[in-house]
Parts: sequence; C-alpha cells; structure tokens
Amino acid sequence: FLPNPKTVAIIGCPFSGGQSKVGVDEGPIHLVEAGLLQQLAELGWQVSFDGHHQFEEIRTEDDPPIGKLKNPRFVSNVCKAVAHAVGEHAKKGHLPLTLGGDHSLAMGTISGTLEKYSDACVVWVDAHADINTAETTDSGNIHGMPLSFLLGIGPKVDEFSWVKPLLKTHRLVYIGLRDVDQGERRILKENGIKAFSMHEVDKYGIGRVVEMALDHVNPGRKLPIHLSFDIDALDPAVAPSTGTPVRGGLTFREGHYICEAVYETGCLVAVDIMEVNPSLSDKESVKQTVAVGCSIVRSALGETLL
Ligand code: 4U7
Ligand code: MN
Ligand code: MN
Ligand code: MN
Repeated sequence: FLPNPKTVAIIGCPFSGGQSKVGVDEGPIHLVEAGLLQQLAELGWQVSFDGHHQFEEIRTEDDPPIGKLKNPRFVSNVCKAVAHAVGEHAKKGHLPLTLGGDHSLAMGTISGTLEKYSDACVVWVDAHADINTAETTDSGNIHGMPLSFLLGIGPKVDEFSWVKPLLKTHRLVYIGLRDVDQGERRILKENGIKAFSMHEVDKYGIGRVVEMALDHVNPGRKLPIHLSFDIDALDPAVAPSTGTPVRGGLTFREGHYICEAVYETGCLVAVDIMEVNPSLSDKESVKQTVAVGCSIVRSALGETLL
C-alpha cells in the first residue's frame, strides 16, 4: 500500500484528557528523546516528524461532563485534529505513527486511517476492550471508549458527531484482553466482535493467535491494517509505567511477535503506540517502559531478529 521509499510520519500527541492520571501526555516526548526517530531511520525509513502537536489552544475553557463523559469537548477537539493529521499523512502515502498520549486518541487516528483506506481493518492490542459507551462506562474516562464511537455502538453524543462510524465490527480484532467490563462483554457478544484474550494466548500460543486474528479480520491479507498498541497489553513486569496496568499480560516476545507478524503481511498502513506514562513508577521502570515502547514500534516497522 505504501510507495517506495517508505516514509513514516510521526505524530507526537501529548494528550491526557481521556483519563485522569497526569503524565501520559509526556509519553511522546520520552519516546522521541529515547532515539525513536534515529532508530526508524536506521531501519531504512524516511522519517518525517510532525513535532509534538500542541493541544492547549483547542482546550475549551469550560468543559463540564456530558452525562458521565469527562472532558468531552477537549477530547473531541483533539481527536478531530489528530484525525486530520493522520488522514493527510495517509493520503500522501506515508505511514502515520501516532505517539500517545492516552488511548482516546485512537478515535482520531483510526478516523484518519479510514479517510484514506475505507476498508482498513484494526488490530487492537490491549489489556482492555476500550469499547464502553456513554451508557456503559463507569469511569467516564474516554480512553476506555474510543471503539464504541468508531463502530457507532451506543447512544449518540452530539459532541462526537464528527466521528463517522465507518469501522465494521468484523474488521476489528483484539489481542491481549484480560480486564473487560461487564457492559463491554455484552457489547462484544452482541456484536460478534472477535477477541483473543490472554486465555487464548495461553491456549494456542501467540503464533496461532495472530494467524487466527488476521484470518478473521483480513482473510487473504488484502486489506490495509491499522495497528493500535496500548502498552498496557504487555505484562506490568515488562511495561510498568502505564496508567491502568493489569497483571497476566503479554510477554516481551509475545508483544513483539504480534508486531513482527503484522508487518510481515505487507498490509500495515498505520500504527499507534499509546498509554506510556513516564510519571508513573520509578526512574528505571520508566526507562524500561519507554525502551519497550520504542522496540515495539521498531518491530511493527520491520525490525527483524536475523
Ligand atoms: B485503556 C475501564 F473501567 N474499562 O472504562 C474504563 F476498567 O486505553 C478501563 O485501555 C479503561 O488503558 C482502560 O475506565 C483504557 C475500567
Ligand atoms: Mn489498556
Ligand atoms: Mn487502551
Ligand atoms: Mn491504560
């Protein structure tokens, strides 16, 4: 799908409004400072860096909750801007790599991908399903909800009417789930959304899980793939610095294997790396989490072991 030479367009998104812990907005700065741009250049990519987008100007002064949703206007404005940035890069034939920031941003990134590739499928790697609706959310944190908006599930929220529900339920697949809310389970069941939880990873091994996941969402490997990787999919021993860690996660190799296998399809058109929070836990843990974030991205962009 991408013309040669391959260009990766890096979009820094220092944004934390989709959840309540400070610091996740510093994720992109740390990933870049750890040398991500040079690392991708060494893999043979043309690297074009947007810089870190500044969202303060589009923050609405008064942003009271809408129902349970927290910071709804700010999240909406930011995601709309991100959708535009991703869409423009994709239309140029570049591969947008979005550095989060919290996972509400995926409402923007996937909207942007779908602008250029209307038949794109989504591989969502996460401990969580991020598919709560305005009705089912307990926390009101929008980083737990982006997929319901993209799929058009749940009550319409005026503020988010710009999000076109273009993602089809059979074009979404999960890997790594282990903390799914009751309401989310019902949504997954009712809509027949395919999910490979940690149970399936244990049962079949990561190799078969990725193959089954891709067979479901991308039979024949003909469709463009958007990979949205929440760092909390990895076990907290591997990636401790994140806002909502859940034990029993993917090993270092399982996480990387997913990325390698997705890259190998030749169908990858966009990547998100989300939820790295450098202000959580000690200095060494932060360093480790940021380094893992970088290596996950390198694997997704073609780094091989041999
Ligand atoms: B993340 C949660 F209730 N489901 O909705 C919610 F458990 O982007 C967590 O995957 C959401 O980190 C986690 O708040 C969002 C909660
Ligand atoms: Mn998560
Ligand atoms: Mn997530
Ligand atoms: Mn999280």
